[in-house]
Amino acid sequence: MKNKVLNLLKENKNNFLSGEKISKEIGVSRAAVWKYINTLKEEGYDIESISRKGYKIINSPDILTYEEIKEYLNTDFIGNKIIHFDTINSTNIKAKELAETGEKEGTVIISEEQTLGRGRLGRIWIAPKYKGIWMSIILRPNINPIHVAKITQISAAAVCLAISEMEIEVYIKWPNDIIINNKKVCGILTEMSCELNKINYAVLGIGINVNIDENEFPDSIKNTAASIKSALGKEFMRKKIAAKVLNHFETLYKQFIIDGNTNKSLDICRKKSIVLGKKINIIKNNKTISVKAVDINDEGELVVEYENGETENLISGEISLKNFYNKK
Ligand code: BTX
Repeated sequence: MKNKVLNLLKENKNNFLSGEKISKEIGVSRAAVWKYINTLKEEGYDIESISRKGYKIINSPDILTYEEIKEYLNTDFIGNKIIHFDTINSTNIKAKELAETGEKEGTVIISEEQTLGRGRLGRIWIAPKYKGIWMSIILRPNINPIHVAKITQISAAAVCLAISEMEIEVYIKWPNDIIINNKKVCGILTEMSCELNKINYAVLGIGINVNIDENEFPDSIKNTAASIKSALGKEFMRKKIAAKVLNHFETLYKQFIIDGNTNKSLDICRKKSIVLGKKINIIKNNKTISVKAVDINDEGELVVEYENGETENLISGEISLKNFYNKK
């Protein structure tokens, strides 16, 4: 109901709408309308109310609800449903629960903060309130599970395209980090439930640091993490960026599920790679080995070359670049 009131106000952006008209349109009492208006105000909506004229929306907050994101969204199915939380442990955990009980492909779980944001290998992802985009997309691709790593590459390409629109140099540190100024601005965590030849569902978790100030990062990551604000010196609308990511993601993901084509995504991953052509360290059997990153192949795997000239394709894993985070 509250959203119906909001939609009506938005449809009549430049005009006052009387309480009576709203109550008739959505079939609730005027007192209920007044209650919904107050809730919207509490959520940050700037609504002017003048007696005998009614209500007019002046400004909408930068919150990540479907009502706010949809204005910028032009997708067919990704983000058609957005389940929004003020706070949650982890959007990936919630997305997996919902996927288990049949939530459809394209549904996005998004939260203003995460209290237990997850990184890979049980690591923690810091996700402070109203400062970033913490979201998970439920996917049900009809593909062999061996190809699931491509979804991470597709989403890295999508995030890269979205952030590039802000006229900042963005790079991808294979397989799942998005980098600006040699620091991590976004992490991607793809998880799946599958059988031998079939994916039941995949959950694609994307965390983007948007408006975190440099001094807000905890000590543990302050030398390695960046936000779009810390790089560009001004705040950005998270709802717009979230929609851009979903728009780009759907375009690239559709190419993949309709005709198995990941050319465009992988081209972006190669072009924007911060590791290709460089010496990197990989960890193998608990040993750190120095190799050269030579290519990202058509499977989205990183092709590395050992000192003896032999090559190997890495499916996923941890890589590090020498002196990476020290560079300015
Ligand atoms: P990762 O394992 O590659 O990176 C995690 C590491 O990154 C941490 O150990 C820490 O050093 C560093 N780190 C933690 N928080 C941040 C941050 N905000 N910015 C930069 N560096 C950070 C990357 O894992 C995958 C992260 C996915 C996060 C999304 S958010 C929505 C979804 N829900 C969820 O719980 N996780 C995903």
